[in-house]
Amino acid sequence: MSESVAPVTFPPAFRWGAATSAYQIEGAVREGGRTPSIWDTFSHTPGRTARGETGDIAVDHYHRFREDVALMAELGLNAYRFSVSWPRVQPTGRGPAVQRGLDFYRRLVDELLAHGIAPALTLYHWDLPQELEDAGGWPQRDVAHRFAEYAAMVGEALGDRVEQWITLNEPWCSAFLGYASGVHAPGRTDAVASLRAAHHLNLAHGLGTSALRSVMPSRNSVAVSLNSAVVRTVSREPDDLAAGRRIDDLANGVFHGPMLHGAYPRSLFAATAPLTDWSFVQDGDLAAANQPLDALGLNYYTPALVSAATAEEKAGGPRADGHGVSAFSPWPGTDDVVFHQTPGEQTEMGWTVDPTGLHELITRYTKEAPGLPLYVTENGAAYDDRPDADGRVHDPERIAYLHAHLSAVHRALADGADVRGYFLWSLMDNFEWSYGYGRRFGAVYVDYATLARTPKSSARWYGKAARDGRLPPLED
Ligand code: IFM
Repeated sequence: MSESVAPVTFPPAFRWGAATSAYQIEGAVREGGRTPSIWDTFSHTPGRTARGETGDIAVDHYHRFREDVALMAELGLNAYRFSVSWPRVQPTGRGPAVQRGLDFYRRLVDELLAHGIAPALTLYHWDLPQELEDAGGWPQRDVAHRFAEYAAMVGEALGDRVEQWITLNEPWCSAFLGYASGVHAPGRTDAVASLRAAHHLNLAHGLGTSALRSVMPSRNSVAVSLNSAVVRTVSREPDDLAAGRRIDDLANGVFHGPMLHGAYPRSLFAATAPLTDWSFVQDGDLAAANQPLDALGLNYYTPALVSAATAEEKAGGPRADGHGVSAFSPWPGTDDVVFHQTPGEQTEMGWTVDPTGLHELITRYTKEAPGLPLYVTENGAAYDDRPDADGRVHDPERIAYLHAHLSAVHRALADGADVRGYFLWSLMDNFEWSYGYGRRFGAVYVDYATLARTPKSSARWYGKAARDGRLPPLED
């Protein structure tokens, strides 16, 4: 007997998008006056990325953007989240904008709008101009002011045609993978520098938000995309719960505290007191970081599972943290916390598939930021996709992943959460940072020899969901 299941239907105005970022897809790193970002330097440094791969060509989106937009339209997407490359529009991170750089994004946005696709623009997805890193990078306060200047330039150029703005993508990665564990650019391993970086990212977000508002039409929406962690503990024992709270502070409170509430968690100061007195936080910084927002972006992949460390565990060794391997922890001041693999099926990244975490995250931020519309600005999975003999790429695991996570979003909506859209990571296979091209997150397959794009079966499935406003059955 077949059981009838209620269709998983989304609100008519729901945004069905896909996401990318500049360095991961554009290539053309020496064209149009662009200068190196920290990711150019890092990826060209031997040993930093798998097989020494770089974003020099990436998937050549800079030259193929019309084809990529046409593909999105053909699939049925109604939104696209991309990032602007800071060194393409302001090569040294100071001084006037390069019009050729801005023109590329004008053309891209016009192409999207002509195809009925709403652009969502991220200002910073990790490609700091190298000159700003040479001047001290995110640990130096001045970079926050430089970011605000850059935000105003881009806001002025594109604010008339882009309504959805995101200041920073995953500042946790910029601060802690970039400056503490060093598995991301600029590859520094200095715990104090990473905390300073986190503060200046908060300040940059606030100053950037104010700068955008001063130059853009008031109808535009400004948000930030946080990869807030869903932190679970192996037991309810007090030590394990305390370990979980410490990670929660360093993953979540360190950013949403200043950005949403104008304060750092006191427990964060206590846990990091042996490292720093946080005197780099100046009067007025927290008020500057705490700007009213129009929406909040949540990026979700997998939950974290932690416990309090035993004595042997504290001695430690090189750690794999799901972003790369480093002898240095991305969690300053938490040598007494251990991360565990959560049980269940895993993606190619070794990340456990757990859609309940997405529901939990949305539920948490519905309470943390009452009244603020939420977007899932990234969610997706890497699998070892390969074309069949017939040239088609079948990825039933990704369809199952998307179905499960979109169902979790749907449950959150039914519970009363205000989720306005979902951006699949990623539109197409691309440069996955220190993993190079060795991890495929795309709904569209890219043959790296020819750069030909082939929609995987998940792209067709997701496009149908977008067109119908409801999830197709798994076997579609
Ligand atoms: O590829 C990244 C993206 O740049 C930021 N969020 C996580 C993705 C997968 O690792």
